Amino acid sequence: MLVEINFDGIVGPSHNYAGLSPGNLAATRNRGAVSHPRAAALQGIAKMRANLALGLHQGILLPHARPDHRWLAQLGLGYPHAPPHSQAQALSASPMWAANAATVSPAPDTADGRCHLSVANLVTMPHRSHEWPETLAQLRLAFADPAFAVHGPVAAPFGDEGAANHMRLATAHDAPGVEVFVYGIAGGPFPARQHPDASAAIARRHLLDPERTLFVQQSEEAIAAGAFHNDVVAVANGRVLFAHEQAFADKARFYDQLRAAMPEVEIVEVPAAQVSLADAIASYLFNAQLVTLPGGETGLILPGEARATESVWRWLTAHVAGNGPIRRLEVVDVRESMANGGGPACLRLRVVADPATIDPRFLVDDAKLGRIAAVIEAHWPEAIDPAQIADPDLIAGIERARTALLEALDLVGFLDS
Ligand code: SUG
Repeated sequence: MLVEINFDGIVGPSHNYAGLSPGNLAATRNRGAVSHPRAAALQGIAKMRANLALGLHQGILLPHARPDHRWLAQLGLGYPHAPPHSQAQALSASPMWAANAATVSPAPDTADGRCHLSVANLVTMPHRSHEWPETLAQLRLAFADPAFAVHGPVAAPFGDEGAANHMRLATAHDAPGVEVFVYGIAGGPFPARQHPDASAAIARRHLLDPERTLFVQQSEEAIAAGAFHNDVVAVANGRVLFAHEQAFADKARFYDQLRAAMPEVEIVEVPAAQVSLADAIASYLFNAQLVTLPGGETGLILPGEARATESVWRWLTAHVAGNGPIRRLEVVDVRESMANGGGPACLRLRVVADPATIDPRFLVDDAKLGRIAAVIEAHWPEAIDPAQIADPDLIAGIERARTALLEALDLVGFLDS
């Protein structure tokens, strides 16, 4: 009954490159570039379709109301007269990166047998700090069934970035797992976004077994090299932990604890001598979806940039040709999201649940994705130049586009109040 469902954030019509995330090298590099919201959203749809074709379960999270007028009002601002940096922060389509929406502890891991979700507060970055109220509204709608417990955000100032800093290992999705919370303390010139106290708070709220819960520090060099979330340097699924050699501050201790908690674990470590931290981060090798395919084998859904990076592709093809646990590689094109530092794994939130307990409006099949794609084709802007974000016509078009999507999904009146 319990299966893994990937909820992808649909790329919103305001997708643009404003360079709002220090420490996120791709977003910083592309600051000021012209974005293509329609192409970006269609790339996301194509990724979901590819996942369905692999036999995986697929859900969606919706773009948020942008600009966020409520947030601007809290700052005493209205969009037309807000300074450019506040406009950009209010307009960001960052809710597309659903891995940052919440931390999820599936029912087999929790003391009350419910699946717990904690919405992420994302307080470290101003443009992300106002995501949580609408994310929470969507989670409360999608996961209203008593099978779930949906929690509000951890109190500020303890930064929480959701599933991007959380890994779960289990012999099967429906078996009790080991949950690993990865926090940051320092990161050279860049902020560490996940506070250890936030991780600890979530583990308590989710009623996790302390014996099967690990807290691990992300290495300072990884953050300094641009791994602003753990999921840029490590990913886990089933029995497999796939990580870069330099991902963790004290990997020997972490691996020992993990093997003690779960003797079946298979640790696949990529040595820095074969793939540098810089190549791993530029290619988003680890920001891949590590999935259990219907036949039971492990697959890796990677961005095209991983295939284009020679050291990375050499390592991957050698692994698959050998006896490693990853048996299949699937490449997807999400380059518009990648240019803002969001790979295939950033775009999805994994929830292990019985699909029958989820509001069907948040689940998709191929036909429904076709209907969503038609709305995107008709309404999403073709391009946004960041110099243009004060344009009232552009803003009106962005707001109309989201309304059209809510109408198509029968969600008008549920999220737009
Ligand atoms: O928080 N980019 C996001 C990318 C999030 C990636 N998520 C995971 N690794 N799970 C971020 O840095 C850039 C937006 C801008 O600059 O306009 C941005 O927010």
